[in-house]
Amino acid sequence: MSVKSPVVIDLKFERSEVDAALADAFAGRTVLHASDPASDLSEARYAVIWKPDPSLFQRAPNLKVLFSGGAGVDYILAMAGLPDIPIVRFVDQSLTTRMSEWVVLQALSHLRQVPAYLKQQRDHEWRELPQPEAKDLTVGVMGLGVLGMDSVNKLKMMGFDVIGWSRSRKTVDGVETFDEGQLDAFLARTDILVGLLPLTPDTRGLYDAALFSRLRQGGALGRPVFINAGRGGSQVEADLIAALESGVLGGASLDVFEQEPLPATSPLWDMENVIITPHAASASDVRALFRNADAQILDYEAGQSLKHVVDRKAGY
Ligand code: NDP
Ligand code: OXD
Repeated sequence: MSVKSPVVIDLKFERSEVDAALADAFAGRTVLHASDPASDLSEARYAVIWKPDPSLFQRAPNLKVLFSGGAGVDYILAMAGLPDIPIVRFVDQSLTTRMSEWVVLQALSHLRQVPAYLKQQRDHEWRELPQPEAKDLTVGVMGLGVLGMDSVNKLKMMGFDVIGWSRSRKTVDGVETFDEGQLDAFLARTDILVGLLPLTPDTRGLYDAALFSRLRQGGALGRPVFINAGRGGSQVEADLIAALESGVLGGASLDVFEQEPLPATSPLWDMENVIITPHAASASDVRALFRNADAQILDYEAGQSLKHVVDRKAGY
């Protein structure tokens, strides 16, 4: 029997969770842990990583494929000494489903005035607020990739009018779509903006004052709402705070931030029309991650192509 090439794990997940998940993956393959400083990684051919130690590529100079522990790869592309080998994004049904749950939850929360009702509850105030229906609002989804497409379909199921924007034009049944050059037309139609974009040089700082001011004013909720679960580097937080304070935006749901954890001093924490989650919209399931990497390694060793390989030039 041939010896299977070793895989190195460098994930910022609980070690007990990693060990439990390893019981079901990489059978017959040596698994090395980068967190163990004594581990000799020089023979490792594959790495499964999430925000790895910067020394990884020096310690493991013979890697052939990198498997990202998440769907986003901005943190890998920013690493010094990144070798010129394929990077595989994590694409997984459970990750996708849980992201759509979060997006639909946030859209419905703003539609049904959850932040305002929670405040009224705290104040013991019994007062009915206006109640538009989902179909009265247009949700504009920025990023029509794996996550954006699923969210679009589930938002539609809830009855929202949904439109989408992506770099290249997509065709989605019952959804008006816009390409990169049609951002103004897309924003002018949008009451609830959902960000599901990767962080790239083109998307860094994209959600700024100019963009917020181009969203539709006077829709069924009165003012537009911003929901972001892509990357915090795409939002200019000072502009976001100013837009929420001045009423350019009526509310926001934020899972990602310029700096994570969100500093305790950020005004966002105390804004009553803002819902904050700690980069937890959709965490990777480590069992699924290992199963996926294991299966792709076996296919790769059998001469088949890797799936979900990052386009380094595009940055995602
Ligand atoms: P995909 O690569 O499948 O999709 C990315 C989408 O963004 C594509 O539609 C792409 O356009 C579009 N896009 C990229 N750059 C631009 C641009 N400059 N202008 C317009 N559109 C652009 O990614 P996923 O859907 O799998 O994931 C999206 C992001 O979600 C991840 O990169 C990650 O940052 C974030 N994420 C956050 C999580 C969380 O818990 N908060 C969990 C998982 C992911 P085109 O279709 O033309 O290529
Ligand atoms: C991811 C994330 O990119 O969890 O998967 O942010």
